[in-house]
Amino acid sequence: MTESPLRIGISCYPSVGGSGILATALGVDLARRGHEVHFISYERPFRLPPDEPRVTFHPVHIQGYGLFKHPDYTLPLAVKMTEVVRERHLDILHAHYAVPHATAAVLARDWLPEELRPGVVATLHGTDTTLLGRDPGYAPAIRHALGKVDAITTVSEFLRCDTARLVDIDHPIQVIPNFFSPRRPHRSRRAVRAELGLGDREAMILHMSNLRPVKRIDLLLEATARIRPRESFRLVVVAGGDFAPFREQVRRLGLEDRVVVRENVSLIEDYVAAADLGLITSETESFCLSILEAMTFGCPTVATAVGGIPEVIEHGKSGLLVPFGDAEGLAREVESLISSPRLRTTLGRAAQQRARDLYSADRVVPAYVDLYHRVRAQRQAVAAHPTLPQI
Ligand code: GMT
Repeated sequence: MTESPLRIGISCYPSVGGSGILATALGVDLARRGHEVHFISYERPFRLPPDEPRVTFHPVHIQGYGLFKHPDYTLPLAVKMTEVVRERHLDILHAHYAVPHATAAVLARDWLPEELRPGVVATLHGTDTTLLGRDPGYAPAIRHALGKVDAITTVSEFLRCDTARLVDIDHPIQVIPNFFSPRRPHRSRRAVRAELGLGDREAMILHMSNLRPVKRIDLLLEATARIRPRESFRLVVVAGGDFAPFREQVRRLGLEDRVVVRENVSLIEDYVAAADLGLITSETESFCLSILEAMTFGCPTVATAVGGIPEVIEHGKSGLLVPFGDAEGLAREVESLISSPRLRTTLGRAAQQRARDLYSADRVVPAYVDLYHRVRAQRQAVAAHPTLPQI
């Protein structure tokens, strides 16, 4: 490492979800590059390896006072942030999501004496501006936090434009895309396909998501029911949520023998490496990390052309895009990939190359490190000359 190591606090949602996965991968990669990383959250992020050198997890304890009908998380989080900043002399607090993480980080910074104040970076992942930003119960809090942080990043150009429409700030919003560093699969492609009950002539269509309403599992199943011939594929759903509510639709569409579901998967790489193509039917998506996960393994995806997805996939080159809602169009594009191994290989190779060129850790993590250094330098200047304007 040429530049001095930094001490970085990261707050994220620790459960299954793209933002937590990205924040965890970022922290691990920063630590491997020599920085000291402190995760501050109510639970240990689920993809955080145990005993990672230079990584510490600081749990936030939420009190269940009888007085509060709904326990508060933002304040205990902010208090824990101040403790960690004081004890570990953090340079940066990096909040993934405006609420509550950026709000808590801004509070924590304001409670600390000037000379201890860390730089605060907020990374937006989607829902905080695309959904909550338009909710009158949250919008003022989001605008306030984003107006007070030292730097804002978004994971796509789509989200940058959306955020700029929402908040009126004078510093630029920087796009730093997601990255993915795959772990080595534990099982062979053959072993995974055998576990899933896939026949030799069946293509494995992979859908990976947390099944939230924006993922439009109804459209996924609707499109799947239109794929011909029926015996040519299995849809494998690697679910970061409960699939039970969708069983009735599976039955109604006569898809019981075509859909295989796996919940609580700890090593998604096993499934991605065994897949022939991905299928994503979201109605909004600021980036879609699972498309990138597939690309990394040379697996092309058919996806709805929404939000930031067209930045990740170039239609016809590294995957196939279909207008949102077009179940028939999705089925036709999936069929084109099932029937042509050559097209799958061509798109898959281009996808893998694109993932390497644009979305690898080596490409993306240094952009965060540069930003941290800029923010820290600016903070130090403010601490030395408190009359300087804030960043
Ligand atoms: O999409 C989800 O349900 C999870 C969500 C999250 O906050 O964890 O994902 C968001 O952040 C990911 C990582 O940056 C992006 O890849 C997803 O596109 C984004 N989801 C949406 O915009 C709906």
